[in-house]
Amino acid sequence: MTQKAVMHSAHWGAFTARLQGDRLATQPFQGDPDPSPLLQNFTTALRHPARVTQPMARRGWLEQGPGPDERRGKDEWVALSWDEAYARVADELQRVGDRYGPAGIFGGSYGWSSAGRFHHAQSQVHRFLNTVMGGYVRSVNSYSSGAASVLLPHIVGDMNEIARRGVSWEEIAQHSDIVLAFGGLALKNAQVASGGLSEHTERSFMQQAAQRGTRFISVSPLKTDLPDEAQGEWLALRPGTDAALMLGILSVLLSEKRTDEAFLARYTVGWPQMVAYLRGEEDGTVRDAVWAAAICGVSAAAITRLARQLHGRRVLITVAHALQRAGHGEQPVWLGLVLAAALGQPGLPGGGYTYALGALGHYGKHHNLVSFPALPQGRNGIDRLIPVARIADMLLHPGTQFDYNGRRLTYPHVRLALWAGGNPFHHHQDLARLRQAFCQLDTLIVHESVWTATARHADIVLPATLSLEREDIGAAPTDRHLVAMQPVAEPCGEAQDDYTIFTMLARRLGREQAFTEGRDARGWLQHLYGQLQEKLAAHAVTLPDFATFWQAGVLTLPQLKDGGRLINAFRADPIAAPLPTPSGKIEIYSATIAGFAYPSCPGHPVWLTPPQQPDADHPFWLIANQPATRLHSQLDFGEYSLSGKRQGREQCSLHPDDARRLNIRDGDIIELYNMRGHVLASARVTPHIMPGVVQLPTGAWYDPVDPAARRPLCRHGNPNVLTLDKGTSALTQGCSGQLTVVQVRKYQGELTPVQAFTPPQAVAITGSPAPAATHGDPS
Ligand code: PGD
Repeated sequence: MTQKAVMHSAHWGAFTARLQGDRLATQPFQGDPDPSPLLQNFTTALRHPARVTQPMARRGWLEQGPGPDERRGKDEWVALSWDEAYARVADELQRVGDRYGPAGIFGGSYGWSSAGRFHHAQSQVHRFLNTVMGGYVRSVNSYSSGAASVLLPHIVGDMNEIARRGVSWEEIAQHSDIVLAFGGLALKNAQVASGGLSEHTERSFMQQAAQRGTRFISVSPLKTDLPDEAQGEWLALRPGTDAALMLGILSVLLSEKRTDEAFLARYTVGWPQMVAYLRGEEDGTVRDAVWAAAICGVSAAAITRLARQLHGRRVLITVAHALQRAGHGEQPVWLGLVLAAALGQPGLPGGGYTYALGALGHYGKHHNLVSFPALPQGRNGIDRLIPVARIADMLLHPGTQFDYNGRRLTYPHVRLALWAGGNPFHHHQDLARLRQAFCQLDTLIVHESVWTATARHADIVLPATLSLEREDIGAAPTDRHLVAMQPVAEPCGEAQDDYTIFTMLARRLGREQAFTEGRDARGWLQHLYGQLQEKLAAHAVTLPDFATFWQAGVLTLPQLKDGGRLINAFRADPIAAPLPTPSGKIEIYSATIAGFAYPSCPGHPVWLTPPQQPDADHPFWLIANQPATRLHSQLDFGEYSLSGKRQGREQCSLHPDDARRLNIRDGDIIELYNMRGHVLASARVTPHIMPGVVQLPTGAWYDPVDPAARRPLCRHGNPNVLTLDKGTSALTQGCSGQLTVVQVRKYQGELTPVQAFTPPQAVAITGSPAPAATHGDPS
């Protein structure tokens, strides 16, 4: 492998990379004005002890065969040759396929994997299961936007249109008077974008806007949700109460006749129902500023002042992903839209409503003229699905019915799950329950580069390469740079890329040609690039040939500018360019949603008491948000991620008043706990958080002292031990991991070292266990 610097790309930026011994030196892409420090997490990644270097199998699975097993997560490991691993995985796929068909296989395999579009692990899993196994039980939506992506099409339009093309940062810098950001605009979130992000521009746009006079107002329990560059204001409110605050603002606008009635009449349906609700005509409760203040903790005077200031200005309302990642998370997403409509702003430059601005580097950006072609997925022979965050419910309650978006569905009885490119023991809630759920499977197969908790709970772990060890193409629909991702190093140990693994399995299962179509990885890259050339040729744009692109490393693609946005066309002529909603207008009242008759999501947005509330036993809100020092759980062992830990533990922020009362000092190890488990963290005492709230980011690798405990103790700081595994509502069934309630105390127990990055050792077993039958599964 050459030691020269090569071009590469990650979800957090493009860069050149050069191997220096076992360490990786990276240089941000020269066109990136504000590179992400997450690049530093690569330095030690290639040869880190946490890498999976050879195929491994769980001893109990090898000895007793597939079947539900309580030992998952605490069993011994046995090393396998690739040959044996392929034989065992292929045999098990064959068994499950023959016996249960595709409905016995879960291929949802949620996760961000890596930036390259060909080796995108989820796409590889889907293509393999479709072309080789005839299909699989799939998952829909995401952990990011499970509630919003289902709600928004009912009330305004497709989420991607609203989030990615609702407004551009240029427009904000030029036109917005006020950006009212529910959930803030933290740069830690905008530093990543799935597929790649070669130019980080949010910081400078915020700076430009602030210099021109845009007033940024961040509504959040955390001050840090707005960067200094925005020179904005922090409006602190109690977690999970944004819907009440929005209703309070609407009520002031209404009572002071500051609503844009002409806009509401022409462009919306349902305003009269909203007015009746605000005035208490439905149930006798008037939702005015005093009512809202009692719920959200912002004074009635401040609510009134804010409402008055919004009136007559160019106002952009944005609602962060975080708000809908909580029980009844649909309501603030919907009310943000209603507020923008009541102010008459949708469709004006720099005004109106945009969903989740700043939550990802994709949002507020321009779109490429054409998108990079996706790896074809083949055809799924069955139509069985779950909303992605309902995985534990499915595994624990097969055959049970559940509601989702107007449909009554039944959880399938899945026997085998194949996971590549995701870390459910990072992304899912209530990890003890998740473990119980995974223990129901006959077999869990995980492709991983590193020994995450998900790999540790598998039956077979197949070592996957890092993107740095293979060729790929980095592309995102909102990134004008196409990156030739060139390999920097040889694969670590026996690691192979997912495509090779699936090719070998497909060969054993007699379906190699269907899976590969006769192409190797380079052949696919050339094929996909050729398709891009064809798409652009239709617009009279000529791309260089593949060899020239590969040699150059980066290519600049043409982009669409601001034109053609759904909401602008709608404002210009709502008859000629209706919205893709049943009424063609913004739906403040949705007859469709009302028709579903879900108490958890009525026909217009409302305030609903959160399913969890602080009480005497659990007096603190816990905010479990995205980390600043890594993407999700990726490369948690990297240098930048480690620099954010103390005594090897994640930091948990709390207010000085709370710290004083609990006798906690900055740097103390504290314990957060509730009925689901216990988590240790290093206390960070800061006034930049509301009293009564603690904040622990996600992404510290789950490190339970006893993985089988009913209420496990994670000594590293994974907040998903504590979060509740319950759908946001019957309408959307999204993940509600953002908020939960906990008690906090100084930790008094034995402090054992974090083991998360120490891989399991293989044990030697004598003889060759070769079970044919399953155990514990009489069917
Ligand atoms: P990652 O850490 O990105 O988390 O959940 P997600 O599962 O996406 O996991 C990706 C895994 O893929 C890593 O373990 C990495 O090693 C592996 N990987 C990378 N490249 C490859 C590859 O090429 N092949 C294979 N086989 N593996 C690869 C993220 C999810 O978490 C998301 S998107 C959100 S928005 C949610 N956020 C929250 C939250 O805010 N609060 C809580 N409490 N919980 C959340 N969970 C969700």
